[in-house]
Amino acid sequence: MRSFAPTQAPTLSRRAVRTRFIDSSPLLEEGDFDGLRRRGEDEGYLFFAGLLPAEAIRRARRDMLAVVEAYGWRMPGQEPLGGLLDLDALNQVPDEEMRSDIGVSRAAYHDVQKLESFHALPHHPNILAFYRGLFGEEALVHPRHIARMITAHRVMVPTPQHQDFPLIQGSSNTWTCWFPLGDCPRSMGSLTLLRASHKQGYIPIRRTRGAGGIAVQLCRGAKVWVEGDFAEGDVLTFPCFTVHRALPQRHKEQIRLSLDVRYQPVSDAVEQKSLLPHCPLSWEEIYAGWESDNLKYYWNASAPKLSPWDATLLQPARRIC
Ligand SMILES: O=C(O)CCC(=O)C(=O)O
Ligand SMILES: [Fe+2]
Repeated sequence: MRSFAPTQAPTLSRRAVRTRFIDSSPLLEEGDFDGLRRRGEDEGYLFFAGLLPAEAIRRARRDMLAVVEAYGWRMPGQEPLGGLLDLDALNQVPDEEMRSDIGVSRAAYHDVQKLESFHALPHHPNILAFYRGLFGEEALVHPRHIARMITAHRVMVPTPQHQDFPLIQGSSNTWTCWFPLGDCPRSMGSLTLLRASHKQGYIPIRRTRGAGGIAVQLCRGAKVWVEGDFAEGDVLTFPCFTVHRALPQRHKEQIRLSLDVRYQPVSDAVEQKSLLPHCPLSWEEIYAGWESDNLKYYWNASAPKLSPWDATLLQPARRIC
C-alpha cells in the first residue's frame, strides 16, 4: 500500500515548513469573536476568504491602473482591470525616481495617494465590523494607507521578513490588514507569515533592502511559514509582532496591487505619523479632487491620544538566540 504520511513533520523538523492559511470565515459568520481572538492568539493571523465584495475592490483597482496607464507603463489593448505592464517603459524610470517600497515612481504614487477610492476601501463595513468585534470597541483606521504596486522594475526586491511594530509603534494591539486588489496567487508575490511568531515579541533588526528597510533575525529551529493563493476579496490580518514577508513575484509582466492598512482599538494611543499620509503630500493636497467630505480628517472625531516615537526600535542590534 502507498503511504501518504507527510514528508516533513512541522514539530520535529529544524527546517522551514510551508503550509496554507486557515480560513476563519466560518467563525466570523457565526460572530464568534472569542473563537477568532483565540485563533489569532494561537496562529498569529486571521485569514478571511471573500471578506470584501468585488465592486469595492474593482473601483480602487481600476483607478490605480488608470494612474499606471497615464504614466505609459500599462500594456495597451487590455480591459480596464487588466494588470499587464510594459516593463521596458517602466524600466525607463531612473532608479532615484522610484519608490522601491511601492513599485512605481514617486510621482505616480502621489497620484495614487490622491485617489478617493483607495482611501475609502479600508473603511468597508465588512472590515470595520470584524475589527469592532475583535477589539470589543470601535476600531481606529490609521489613515496612512499604503498601496503596493509591485512591479519588476530593476530596483525592486521582495519585502523582507519583518514585524510592523517598530515601523508603526503606538498601540501594541495594532493589526495590519493586507489584501490584494484582484486575484494574487503565491506566484504573484503574495504575503506569507511565520506562524505564531507574534509570541516572540519585539525581535532585533538589521538593515536591508526592500520595503521597510529592516529585517528580523530569526533563530534556528522549526519554522512554519503560512501562505496562500489569494482570490479577489480575500483578506489577511495579523498583529503587529507577527513576522511576515512577500513571496517572490514570478510573473514579471504583471503588476501586484495590494493594500496594507492598520487598525487599532480607538481608545489606545497612536503614534502621530500613523495619522499622516504615506507620502510627502498634505491631506489638503490629497483631498483636493474628492467628491465626498465624509472621510476627510475622520480620525479627529475620536480625538486619539498620541504616544511617542521610539527610535531605538529601528536601530540594528544583534539577536542572541
Ligand atoms: O505587500 C508587501 O510586499 C508588504 C506588505 C507588508 O509588509 C504589510 O502589509 O505590513
Ligand atoms: Fe509589514
